[in-house]
Amino acid sequence: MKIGLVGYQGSGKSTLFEWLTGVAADAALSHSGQSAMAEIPEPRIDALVEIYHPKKITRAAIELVDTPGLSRDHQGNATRLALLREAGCLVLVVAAFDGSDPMADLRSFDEDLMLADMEILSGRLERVAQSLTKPIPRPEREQLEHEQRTLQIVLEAMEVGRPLREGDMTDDQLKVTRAFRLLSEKPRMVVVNTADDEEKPERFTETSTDVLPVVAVPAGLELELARMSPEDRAEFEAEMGVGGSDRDGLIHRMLATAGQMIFFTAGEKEVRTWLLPQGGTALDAAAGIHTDLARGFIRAEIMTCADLVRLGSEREVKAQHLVRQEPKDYVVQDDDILLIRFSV
Ligand SMILES: Nc1nc2c(ncn2[C@@H]2O[C@H](COP(=O)(O)OP(=O)(O)OP(=O)(O)O)[C@@H](O)[C@H]2O)c(=O)[nH]1
Ligand SMILES: [Mg+2]
Repeated sequence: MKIGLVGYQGSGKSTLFEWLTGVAADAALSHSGQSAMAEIPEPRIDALVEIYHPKKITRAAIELVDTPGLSRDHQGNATRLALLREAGCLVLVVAAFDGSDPMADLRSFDEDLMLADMEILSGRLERVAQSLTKPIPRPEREQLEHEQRTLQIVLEAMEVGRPLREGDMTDDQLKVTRAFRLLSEKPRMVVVNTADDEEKPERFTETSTDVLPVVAVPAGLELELARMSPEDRAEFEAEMGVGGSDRDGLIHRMLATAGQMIFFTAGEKEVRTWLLPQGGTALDAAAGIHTDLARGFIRAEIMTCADLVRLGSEREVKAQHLVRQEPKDYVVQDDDILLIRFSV
């Protein structure tokens, strides 16, 4: 799952990237977008490790993509944003230090997303019009005409600054626009990068847009703290009364914004967390582990972490009849530990 860090020049994307992944930004990679993984922190893994003493522990991770800073005059931004077509969500990093105006940047960003989408859609529209000037079989022509009409409607809405939402479009129209993986349709959240000495970070999370999740973090300071030895860090934090931003919470917010969740598998060989789209089924989970498990799926045996930790052993969970047998279409829930039964 790719998650894109975007924002205007110098907003702190690379600082945030390093804080979250531990990988320093490499200037040579900035044009192509630099990627690194951030493991999803999961305290329940520790409890499972106590029970199974597994040979191996594997944590699911998200891939963060650090992108080149956008220009405030919109020039060249469509190209920079194109790096994020594949991303499952966008994390907009806005600066709130050195006299910057985070709210203005938020508004301007909406415009940049739309301009980038419009460039793609109008390019396609031109090619469709071109194709329609040639003699082509009727079904193909009808399909292209449908695409042309849809693109015109979507573009007109964007031109007046009101992008169409899913609810405004017919299924046929959605099918056309989905193919372009429009940036303005991706789920989004905001990270406000506050000054080190910001006294009221709540003012950003309380008053900003009520439609997007917003997290406020002094990324520069947090990165500096993360680079210190534990002793120096403790001393510095005590002296200055700073630090302790919720890194784990931020990663979980990103995961949720991207529409993902985790589930567990556990045994003596390995305790592991896996990513799954929210609302995913037992069959989806099986397919994520291995295609063979999905192909030969018989059933999923499921217990919750809470039951296992409370009772202390798998045997006891079974004795209490708390292991459920679930079919392919069972919707996986947070806290589920899955064992997939399958035939080869
Ligand atoms: N005061 C303050 N400065 C910061 C903070 N975060 C980053 N900076 C500074 O802002 C500058 C830009 O930070 P980067 O993380 O490189 O920003 P960026 O968004 O990756 O920049 P581009 O890739 O050039 O768009 C650096 O000089 C940082 O030291 C912060 O939280 N507070
Ligand atoms: Mg950068």
